[in-house]
Amino acid sequence: MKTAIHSVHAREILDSRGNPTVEVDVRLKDGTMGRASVPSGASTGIHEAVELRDNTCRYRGTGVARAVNHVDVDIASAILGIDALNQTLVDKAMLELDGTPNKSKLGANAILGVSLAVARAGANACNMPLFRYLGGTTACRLPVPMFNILNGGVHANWQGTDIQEFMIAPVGAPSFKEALRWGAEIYHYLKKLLHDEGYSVNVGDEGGFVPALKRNADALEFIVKAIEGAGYRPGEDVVLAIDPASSSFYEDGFYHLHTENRKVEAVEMIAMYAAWVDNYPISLLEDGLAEDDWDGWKLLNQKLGHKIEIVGDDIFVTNVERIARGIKENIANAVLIKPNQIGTLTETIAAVRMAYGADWSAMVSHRSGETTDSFIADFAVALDTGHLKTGAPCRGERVEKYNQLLRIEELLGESAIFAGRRNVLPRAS
Ligand code: 2PG
Ligand code: MG
Repeated sequence: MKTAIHSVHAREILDSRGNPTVEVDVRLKDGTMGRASVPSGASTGIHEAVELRDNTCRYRGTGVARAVNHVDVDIASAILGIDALNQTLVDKAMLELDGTPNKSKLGANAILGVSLAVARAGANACNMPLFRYLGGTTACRLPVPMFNILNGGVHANWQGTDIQEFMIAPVGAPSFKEALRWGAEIYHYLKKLLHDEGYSVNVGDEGGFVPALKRNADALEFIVKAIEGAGYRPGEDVVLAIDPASSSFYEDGFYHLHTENRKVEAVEMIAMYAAWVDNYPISLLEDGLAEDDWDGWKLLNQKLGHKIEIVGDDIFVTNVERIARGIKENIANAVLIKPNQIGTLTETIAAVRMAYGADWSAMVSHRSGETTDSFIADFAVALDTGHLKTGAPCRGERVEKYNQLLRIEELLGESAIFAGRRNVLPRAS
């Protein structure tokens, strides 16, 4: 069999924050190669699959030599000879070898690196672009890019807002290429506005600016002005989205808004979001409440789920068991999809399908620590997710994903469709 897995080799490389991560090369019998690398979060959910780190003196404990060794020795011997085109079988073999519920034995970073590299090798062996290999011949819809242009929280060392991510979504653009241009123009206009008012224009982990604003809502004001200043219509051409990553400021039953020097309960957070949704063209709220605040989430979805997209990240961690509970309890209407939260491509696809089955949407996401691997760009087209967030239109590891989507759009030519408003709500109107 030409596409049998012939060799598997991992190495320790650096991510965009200068921390070690896993890169894997998979070679098939016919000589085809597939390579993939694994990202890493900072506002990591406690229910995520385990990212195995060495905890030795190397790299101040963050080395991944053990995960690399698990790929080279244990995983390699378990999957050699399997047909790379049989992704499910490869992933199943790794799940069985690991045997733990959270991939703590081999490490989700080891397993995911192999899983994605096998998919790439399969695509290369078939001489197909990755998005088509994964999504089939009808995969032709480009996602709306959700540009994170203002960073706060842990991605900005708590030097900016409590809210971790303020995003813009150019839903009115006629194509992905134009959406990218609009996003970049607005980003640069925002830079000018912030600079003119004396704020820092240094950037955070995902490429957004980190001004030390006094109120979280000031960020929304600035962004609306930037959209207008760049010549676009807020709410028509471009809508807003936020990811407070609120688990990172939730403690003892309270949400601690450091910027505003107050701590509030879930109901007050919901009231704050509802006011923002009334006053600004926000169409998506991710992780508005903390990862185990199921009651709060339910209330949040009751209040705002008919108007905007309510996306679960830390609460669902791309895990079908947690997503199933969320669907049953009706606590959201969308799932954030991060392959490294769960650890295999097969399980990531299962999470997307479960969301679709419940008439929810799915938004594909990068991590704050990234590499230049653009797998998620192809994945978003393949699974037709309609939107994807992968940072600001700035910093190599972020723009590589956006640039890959440009290439895909070009390759699709006349069959390319830009998702536009279809996935990014407001839903009610
Ligand atoms: C998030 C992500 C990505 P991190 O909270 O959605 O933006 O952050 O990778 O740090 O978990
Ligand atoms: Mg998030």
